[in-house]
Amino acid sequence: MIRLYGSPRSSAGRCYLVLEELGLPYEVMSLDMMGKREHKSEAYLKLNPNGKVPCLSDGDFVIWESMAITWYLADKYRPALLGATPEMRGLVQQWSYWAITELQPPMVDMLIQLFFTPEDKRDHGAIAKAKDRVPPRLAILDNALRGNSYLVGETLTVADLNVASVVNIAGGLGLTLDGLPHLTAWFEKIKARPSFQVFIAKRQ
Ligand SMILES: N[C@@H](CCC(=O)N[C@@H](CS)C(=O)NCC(=O)O)C(=O)O
Repeated sequence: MIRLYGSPRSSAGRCYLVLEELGLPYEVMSLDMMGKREHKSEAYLKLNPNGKVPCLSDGDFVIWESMAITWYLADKYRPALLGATPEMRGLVQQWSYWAITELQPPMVDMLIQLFFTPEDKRDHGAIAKAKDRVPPRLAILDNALRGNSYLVGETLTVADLNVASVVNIAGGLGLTLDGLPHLTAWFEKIKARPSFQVFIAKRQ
């Protein structure tokens, strides 16, 4: 049985998305991260020594880091989602790493300021700086999707799911995809997938 630790509203979200896309049964392991801080408990640290979510177990096998988890799930249960050639698999990794190291950090900076920092303590300079860093990165995606249905090749790969899980954060921050027609069309297509709809519903 696959067990997943972490809320769909956290970095674990993309793991839910890929599990749903694969149609795999899985058990959500509840962790009280606020009150009891169970993600720092001795038992949980044995699974993920970082004390962070997500963490996934599949039988006796344990893995953490959300992008590694989505790669593992695709590799084990539907390798076609990783791309057909070494070049395609390289690009799937490129977009997945890019999403988590380039696109996500300014959005997380904004998220922390806007949703987890009391209004009187917010660093408006930091918010503005982070906000300025997002549009050029979304433009890179828009450009890559010009004339392409998916990020890598002609069919869905795990790169589309990983990147969409990050693009999805933009809406909640008041960042729009206006003026980015290729990105918008791609995102609408990914959002229409049953897996994405379940992912969104779980995040409510
Ligand atoms: N690079 C990690 C990031 C994990 C991460 O930062 N998780 C946050 C939730 S989104 C967490 O568990 N924070 C709790 C903490 O840092 O104590 C991944 O993508 O899996």
